[in-house]
Amino acid sequence: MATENIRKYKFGNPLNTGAVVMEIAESTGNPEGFLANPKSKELQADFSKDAFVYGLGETIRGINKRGWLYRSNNADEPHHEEGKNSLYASHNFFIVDDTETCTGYFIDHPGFVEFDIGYTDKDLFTIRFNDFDFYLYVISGKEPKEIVKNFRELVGKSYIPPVWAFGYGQSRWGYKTADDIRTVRDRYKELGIPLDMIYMDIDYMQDYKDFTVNPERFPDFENFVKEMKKDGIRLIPIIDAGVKIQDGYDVYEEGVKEGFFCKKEDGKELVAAVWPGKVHFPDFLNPKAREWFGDKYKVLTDAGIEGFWNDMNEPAIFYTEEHLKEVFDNIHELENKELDISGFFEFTGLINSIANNPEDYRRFFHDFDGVKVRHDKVHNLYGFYMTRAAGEAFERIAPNKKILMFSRASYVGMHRYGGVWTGDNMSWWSHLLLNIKQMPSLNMAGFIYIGADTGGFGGNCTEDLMMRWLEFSIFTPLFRNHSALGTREQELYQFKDSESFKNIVELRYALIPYIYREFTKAVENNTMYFRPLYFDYRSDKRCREIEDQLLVGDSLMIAPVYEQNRTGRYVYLPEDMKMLRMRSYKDYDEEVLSEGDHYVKAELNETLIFIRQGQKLPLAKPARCVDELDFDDLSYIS
Ligand code: MIG
Repeated sequence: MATENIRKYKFGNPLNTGAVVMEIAESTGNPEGFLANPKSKELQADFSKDAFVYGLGETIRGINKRGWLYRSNNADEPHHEEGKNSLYASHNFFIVDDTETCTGYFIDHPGFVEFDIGYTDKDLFTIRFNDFDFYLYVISGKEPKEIVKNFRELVGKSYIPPVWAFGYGQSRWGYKTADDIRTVRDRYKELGIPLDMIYMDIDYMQDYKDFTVNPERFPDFENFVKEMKKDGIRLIPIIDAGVKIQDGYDVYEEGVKEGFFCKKEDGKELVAAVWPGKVHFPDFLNPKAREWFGDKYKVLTDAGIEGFWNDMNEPAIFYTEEHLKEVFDNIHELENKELDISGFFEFTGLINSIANNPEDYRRFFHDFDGVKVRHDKVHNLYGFYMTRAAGEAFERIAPNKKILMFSRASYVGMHRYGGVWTGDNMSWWSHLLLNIKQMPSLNMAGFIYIGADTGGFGGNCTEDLMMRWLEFSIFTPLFRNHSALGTREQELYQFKDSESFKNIVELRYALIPYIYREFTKAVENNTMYFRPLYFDYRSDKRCREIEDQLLVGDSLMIAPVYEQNRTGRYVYLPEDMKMLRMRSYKDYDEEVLSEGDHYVKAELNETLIFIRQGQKLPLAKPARCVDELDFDDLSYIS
């Protein structure tokens, strides 16, 4: 155990978030590195000009977080642009790497935290709180990898999904009927492209009610699940956080009767609106409510379902009754006035204030292990506890089986119960690069089963973007093509060069024994599956600034092409490596490249893989699904 490498400091009256699994005695005095100022509710550190900052899990921008303002404030944020400050997750773990020394910090606080990393003043690192109640863990280690390992021991072992969850998944918001899903299956089959999962988005439900299946659109659901499984395909339904208010709906009625929904100050349940219309939010922070909601997943596991994705669990709020009324009242007032320019902006401001309004997160409360806590104080735990509800239930429902689970919102600690996908990205080349940069930071925080919507969720994906994106996503443990309603269809059979798509997905299947082995190692040893080069090549300063190449497991480096109309890219090699330019798992060029800079060619259908010194790459023979892969019949490239 690495407890001697972790010091724990207590500020104010922190809540127990459930992130940490290790008992550590509290230290007193001022923590190393940061100066605490309870009055201004800040921690502050001088920031040497050479310091790099790694971490913060799922965020925007680069691997080195220096020079921006990041906020832990889980948000339903479909605009992952560089001007933003928060996405869906709060992962308050980071490493300050000063070349000479490096130190890790974990701020265990379930509310709003702001990380001003040389943003206001380039020489200062300031951390601001609304409530100065938190535990600060200071984690030492001789290099980032060791700090990550110590941190991960502190927060417990990461989630491992079933092996088939390493296959390829097709998803789209818009598959409405069993026949829509059969079409996806058939078209993949026709082309011989492997497929393990088809995702079911909100339209499978009856009126968007959790744990229901629309019987007209999915008649005889159980047999449908079986039919798909015969073709090697698992159906993965979505579960949303909000429970529809509707008489006769058991989840709603039981939740009200048992008092399991979040309530306002006056003791009445909060009424918010999301996809189902008006909803109540289950109080996942209450252990009894968590158990009750978790057991509901059984409705679907009984029908043969073996995996889920939890959505809208920041929680996303389209509106609350209270705030909507305020908006209408204010609009009515404006209606009778002449709308001058400031009136116009007031008007549009009112409209834009409706969804995910911060005020709404102060309107309701949790029963958090017996303590009444206002939601905003524990906001960043909601998605974690929803997924925890499921994870704990799976141990009761199917103790000997692994169930696939990943979530949109998260906090450190949720990594023990599920993975994450990175939410509503766009079909943009810049978001392919963002995807690459997000992966190692998520691994640091304990999230190993991760991936982004391949091809992009919003916007229109082009054939070349899909191909380049796949060439990266074949390395992400969660490998899913997902897109939004109304966008250009982007299943691989929608594009022309299906042969190349098939080859790339087959390459993924050939790589699964390697990916699975390295994934499991990362979980068991508390290491990172995806690493920035500098985490391994500490004496090579060139590696510090490389953010578009990653180490994948112990044997490989990847250098994806992430720009349009490119037939190659520059790659930096910290040591001699064997380069593979792969058109398929069996058709490739190999060449040993020496340490240093290279311009490497890669046509649109070519994936670049670099084998590190002394390592070899095992490849399986692709199969139509993971269950049919032979993990023992491997060939090796070394
Ligand atoms: O408000 O269920 O991030 O993956 O397709 C949108 C519909 C709700 C957001 C998820 C996305 C999903 C979509 N959901």
